[in-house]
Amino acid sequence: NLKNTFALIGNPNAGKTTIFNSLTGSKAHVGNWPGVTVEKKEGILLEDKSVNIIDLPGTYSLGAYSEDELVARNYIIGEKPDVVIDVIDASNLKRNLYLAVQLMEMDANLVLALNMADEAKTNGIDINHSLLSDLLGIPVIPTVAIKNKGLKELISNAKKEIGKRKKSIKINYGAEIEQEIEKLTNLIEENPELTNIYSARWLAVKLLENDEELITKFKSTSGTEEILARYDQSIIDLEKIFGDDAETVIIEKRYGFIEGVVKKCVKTSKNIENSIS
Ligand code: GDP
Ligand code: K
Ligand code: MG
Repeated sequence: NLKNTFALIGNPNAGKTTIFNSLTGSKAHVGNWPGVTVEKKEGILLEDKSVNIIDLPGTYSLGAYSEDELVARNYIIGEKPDVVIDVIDASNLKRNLYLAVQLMEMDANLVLALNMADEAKTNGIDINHSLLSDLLGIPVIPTVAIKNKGLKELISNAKKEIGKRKKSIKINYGAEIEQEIEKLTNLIEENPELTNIYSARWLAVKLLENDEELITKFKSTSGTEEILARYDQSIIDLEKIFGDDAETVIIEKRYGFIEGVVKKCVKTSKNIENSIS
């Protein structure tokens, strides 16, 4: 009688609530996340009572800049839902993939709902979703949530992902940053209390991004002194190399990766675009 949990995540207005309501019959339990005023919505999958559905706050990123981001990422890290369904607005693929890439870096058991497939089509955006799936190494299911299209496929694909240990695609941040990631990762991996919770590489990248929450946490945890000293030195060394903070370079590299993926799997027909506007 084991329950599985699917967590819905996505940029604001990508269609998360529409999908949640359709999957659960909108019989949601609404509360708040502990300690914050961010709304927490939970429901049960209509077609299979053994699946819990959690509606995470809408967010563009998984840094430490807002309560929404922190609630979403700490839920994924702390609760490790069986599957994370990232609802993507297909008519805004590049921006929406930024969140997906961060979820991949967290080693989440990810499935993409390529929602607003109708909007994308109307706008002349043709996404080769099976190529996108191959390039990212995760299932990509086109959906039109308002018409209930693709949701059965979405759930059947999500179920196939239960229990999988994801080997996510790693973004190559370039030799200089990769070298610092490796040094930090090696130190983190000596600490099972950290690796039980976090992906070591994700943690290393987040430190180089100057993640305030994690750095504060590390400073109040014993046994992390060596990691923090290494982090301090890495930040100084990288700033010398790039003449910019590591965070900026990492974000640029992430967008560069997305740019490359989108170039390969999206065709835009300008004619349709013009005739609409
Ligand atoms: P959320 O912010 O991610 O929870 O997004 P919502 O579920 O509230 O959806 C945002 C808006 O997009 C609403 O007006 C929905 O009716 C609409 N919407 C949701 N899914 C689709 C879709 O697949 N196609 C189109 N055209 N509109 C959609
Ligand atoms: K909304
Ligand atoms: Mg919503």
